[in-house]
Amino acid sequence: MRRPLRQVRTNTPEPTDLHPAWLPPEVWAAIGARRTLICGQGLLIDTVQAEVEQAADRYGGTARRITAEADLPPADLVLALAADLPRPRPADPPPTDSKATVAEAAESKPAALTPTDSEAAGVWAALAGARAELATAEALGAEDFVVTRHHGVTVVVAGAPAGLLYGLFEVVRLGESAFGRGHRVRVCRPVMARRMLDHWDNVEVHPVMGQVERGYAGGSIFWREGGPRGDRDRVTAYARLLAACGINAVAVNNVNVHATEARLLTERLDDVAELADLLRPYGIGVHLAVSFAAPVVVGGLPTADPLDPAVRAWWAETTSRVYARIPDFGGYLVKADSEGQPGPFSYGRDHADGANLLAEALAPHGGVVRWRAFVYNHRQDWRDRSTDRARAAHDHFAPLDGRFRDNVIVQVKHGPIDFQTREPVSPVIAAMPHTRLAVEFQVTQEYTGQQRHVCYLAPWWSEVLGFRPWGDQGGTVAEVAAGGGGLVAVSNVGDDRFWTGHPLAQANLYAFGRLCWNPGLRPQAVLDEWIDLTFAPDRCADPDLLRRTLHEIMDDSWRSYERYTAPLGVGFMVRPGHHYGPDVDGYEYTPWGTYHFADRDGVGVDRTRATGTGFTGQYPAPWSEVYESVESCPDELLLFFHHVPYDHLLHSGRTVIQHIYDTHFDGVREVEAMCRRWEWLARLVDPAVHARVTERLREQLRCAREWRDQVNAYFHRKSGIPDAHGRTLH
Ligand code: GCW
Repeated sequence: MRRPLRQVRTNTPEPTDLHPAWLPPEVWAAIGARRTLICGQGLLIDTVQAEVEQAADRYGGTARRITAEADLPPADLVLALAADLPRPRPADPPPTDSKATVAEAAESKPAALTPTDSEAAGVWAALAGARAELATAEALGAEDFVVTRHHGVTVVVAGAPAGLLYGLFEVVRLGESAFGRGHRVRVCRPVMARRMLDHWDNVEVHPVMGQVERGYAGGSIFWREGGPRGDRDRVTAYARLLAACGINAVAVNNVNVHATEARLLTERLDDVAELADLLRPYGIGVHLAVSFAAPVVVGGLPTADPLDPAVRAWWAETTSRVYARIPDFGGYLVKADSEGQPGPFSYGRDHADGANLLAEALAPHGGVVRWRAFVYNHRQDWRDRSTDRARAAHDHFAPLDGRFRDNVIVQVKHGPIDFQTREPVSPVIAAMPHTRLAVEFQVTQEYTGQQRHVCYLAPWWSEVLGFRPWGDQGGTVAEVAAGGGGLVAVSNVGDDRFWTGHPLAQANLYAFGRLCWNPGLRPQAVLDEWIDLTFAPDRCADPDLLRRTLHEIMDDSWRSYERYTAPLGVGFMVRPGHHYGPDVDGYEYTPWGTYHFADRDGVGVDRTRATGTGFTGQYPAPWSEVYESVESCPDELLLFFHHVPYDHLLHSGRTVIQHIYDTHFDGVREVEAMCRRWEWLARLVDPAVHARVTERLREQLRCAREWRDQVNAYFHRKSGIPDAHGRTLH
């Protein structure tokens, strides 16, 4: 039922030099070459229309907006809001068998109809089929959609405009297969209602942290040197990419709120509103990181005490002004009493008092406050073995469970320390059943190679999301998040032309969005989606080689990174400050609470109840027991929970010291293999992408060798134990 292609315009210049990431023009070919009808009203439906029009313009199809009452022209794709689905009038051709299965539908022509009638009747029949399916499906929520196919017409029906936008991007992902035989009826709903990215972007360049704190892809896409960057096209392109992978919220400034950023809430609110205007057409709500001390630093009050009536009034009034300017504003994000940020402790109040103050101001407008649980003492005395940073979030927050207002979301880092390559799941996730929790990940690769190393993080996130804090009988981390505040991650995007510095790091951003939508997706399957969209393997000379090689390089890259960096869950060992590259003792005698305690006999942190810091007691059974015992503790977390001698035998059958040597040699070999494999792709991927990745791989290899040699030399010197295989340890 496709119209013959008009000439395909392939040489239209892109509006900017920006890499199109997972939305290159080709992914629109299947839609763009067809006749699409769009039914519904609203800003996001206008976006759907504009997207389809652009595709049709390029690939020779059509995009027509119709109303429920209009005549129904022939179509290959209908994108409709359920309430606006056209209904047949007496004079219209009768719908044919609405129960026709999707498999039958593909190329079938209703036999009783003349060819001229058949197309219009086919659309009616398809709509009738979609309607019948909707009648049996559960009601569609605001972001849900159904994809069906009847009588050669693919129909996407959504309950609300956002759902139709996501439905459109689902058809983009499906490509030709959305119009093929044997297409199943699919009801798609996001598992997480809240799917958010936090930008650690500064408005003013910070003297140490720069324009983007922990940013490895250039400057900010939002801000430049003290003001808005003003690059509207880039922000729109970003919003599009986010919507296409399912993200629906962003925080536009760093959680470390400095003087200029504090004013985004008040006199610089227009700058935020401008971003909200650009993000809104793609269903993305804007949040603002605010300073808890805002009543003092921008409001001129003598105090920010959460129980002070003048402070409450200030927040209420300020928040009303925000909503008057940005009616769909999402809410506030707060890092309080953490790493020098102000908070309620200054006034003898606790985090519930602090969060509830802002929640009260936001509640009348439907906003939420996201209050981070990343609270610990960063001025610890390293001599004091009783203080354990891993315990801090639970110690501070678990006792407050039940005290937070409904519109507070406590945002918890997925591990108890700080986005390391390997950590256990944070015990806070299991400790606050009466609080809405969001789980926080780090897409920006602060501790995982800073976008100079290939490190596909979806397998790591997937492990965390599937973890069952209460054992096999209980729910997963994903279920806790889904029932609460959803998922949130620190963005890895900057003003780099590849968005993420390392072009392969785009996969992490894409995968985070997709795992928010459905945490059950397999990381390899997500990678396949990303490869299909980004590299269009079918159009290259050797699709199998391209796909296979990207999988070989990326699937296990997180584990490779783990192998050549800090061993067995002990964490850190990075250069202080910028956190790149090895420095085994870099944090050992600092106030930051991140120690490994290596001596001549052994290594690791004793966090047991029996002899250590008692951290294992923050977990419910069975994990409190599993982690407590050196016998049952999983190898990969052994040094996180226990201090063991170097000749301690792991479940793997190797000693700890031999494991350290072996994995470090293995890890580097794996990076060498990555480099070789990447060379095979020289003629199969965009030369600019190839060159950039080649350059990064070179650095990854250099750095991996440095990690290997420093870690192996360090432990060899401490332990005096030689490598069983006699390799050079320096
Ligand atoms: O991992 C640490 C980073 C800080 C960051 C902090 C946080 C924004 O090193 O740069 O500050 O986490 O999560 O707040």
